[in-house]
Amino acid sequence: MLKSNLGDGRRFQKLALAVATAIGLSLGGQAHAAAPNVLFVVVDDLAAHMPGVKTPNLDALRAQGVSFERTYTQYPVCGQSRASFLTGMRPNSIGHQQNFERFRCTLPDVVTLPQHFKNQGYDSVRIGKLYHQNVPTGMGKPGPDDAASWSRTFNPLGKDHALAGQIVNHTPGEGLGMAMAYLKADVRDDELTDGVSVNDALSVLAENQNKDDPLFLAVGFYRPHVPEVVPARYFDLYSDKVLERIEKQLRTGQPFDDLLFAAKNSVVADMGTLPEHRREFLRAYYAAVSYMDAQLGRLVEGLKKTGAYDNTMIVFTADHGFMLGQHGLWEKTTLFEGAVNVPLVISAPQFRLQAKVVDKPVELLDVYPTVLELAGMAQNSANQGTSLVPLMQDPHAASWQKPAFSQIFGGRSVRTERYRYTEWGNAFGLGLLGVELYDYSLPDPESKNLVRDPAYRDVVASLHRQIEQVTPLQNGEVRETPFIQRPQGPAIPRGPRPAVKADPCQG
Ligand SMILES: [Ca+2]
Repeated sequence: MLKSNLGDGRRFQKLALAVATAIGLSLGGQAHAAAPNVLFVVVDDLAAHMPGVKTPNLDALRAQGVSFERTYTQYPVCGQSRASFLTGMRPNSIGHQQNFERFRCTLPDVVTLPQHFKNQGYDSVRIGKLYHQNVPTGMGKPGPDDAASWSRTFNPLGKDHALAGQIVNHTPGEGLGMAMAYLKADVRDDELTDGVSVNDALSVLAENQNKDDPLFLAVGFYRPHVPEVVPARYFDLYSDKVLERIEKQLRTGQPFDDLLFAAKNSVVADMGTLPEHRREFLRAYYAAVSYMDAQLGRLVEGLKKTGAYDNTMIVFTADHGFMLGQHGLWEKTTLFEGAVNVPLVISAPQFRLQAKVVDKPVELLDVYPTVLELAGMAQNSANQGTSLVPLMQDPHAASWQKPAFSQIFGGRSVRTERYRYTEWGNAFGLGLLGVELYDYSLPDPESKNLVRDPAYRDVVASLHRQIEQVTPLQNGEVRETPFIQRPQGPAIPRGPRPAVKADPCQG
């Protein structure tokens, strides 16, 4: 597969040399000698706001690049989010006919981010979860992958399945992929799947040293997606005393009982768990993030050993966030900050050692055009995002006025620098089921829904117009996902469910 692209790859390298020289000079004052490699790291279910977390390798990456602190997923569920940022299209543009991961059914000719690089002669490699895969059952399998995106793929699997019988589940009514579940495992880092992924990635990097093709290496880490099967030593990083302080910092927002019914992702506060069980789960989630961070460290260290680091753009992000007790909520599938805010760090050769922090709201959709611009490639006109390079040059660029939009079945939301406005319902002609406005210039901003406050009337009207313009609802457009645990009843109308058919594009 690689050999057939060699000619194109070399041709592209020559072209890229000229373009990268121009880009390098214009962006950072430093020219780069070849088409840059891309190391694209996507983490599953990683909260952006984690007080007290120990992530030395992510911190080091931030110091080497630009960190976008207010990056928002377009849809806080794995498959939908990934389909969106990998195609560069909003969820409502991808369509609803089938699962979002089957975006080829509605957009057969779409060119995904890795496919774009592949088409330019890159060796486009997937290791682990990039498009949707169920966790933990889908680990070690390709899942509903997009074959056109990759030159080759790896489906790593460690001892995760073998250890499944030992997992502790404090929410036994939930499947392991949605449960407060964990295992303090007596294993080495690379006996679990993310560690195996790094071993595979290091092999690919070593091979690439002897090849002409530039590399687009996508590594999808599974942790901290539940169940938190993590080597025991990472649990020991977080003592009870430390966790008590973290819990207090996370316990923000309106209490569960005061929330709009439609805005909840569970019928009971804290998924019905006991405080001591929540404490153990929080420790496990933090441990999983520190374990993932250690794998990131091995990956970047391995890249440096190949000598390719100076010409490799590293992009680190997550598909969506994770509620850690704010509002008494856990997991994803809400439109609060905890679930839609994701980390995004871009360490590009043109912007190394800059340690810049961007506070303006940006969207995961913006990653695709940003990576193209940083690689010196022409833009894909189908992209609905905007390149972040102006913010990498000037984090306070006044020209950046774009808010961030998120949606989920039954809900739409917009985040500006100061506000978040969310509408629930309004699909199926049944009218609004509730609206929310939060002002992030206030302390504990999600503790008070200001939507009925007359002082904010004009703000609400303006944000409503923007939602209508950017994420217009059509009947059933934002499809329900099997992960949503909303209560039955009148709050969220449910359309008829199509029967499962053998052809994934029929139905
Ligand atoms: Ca996910």
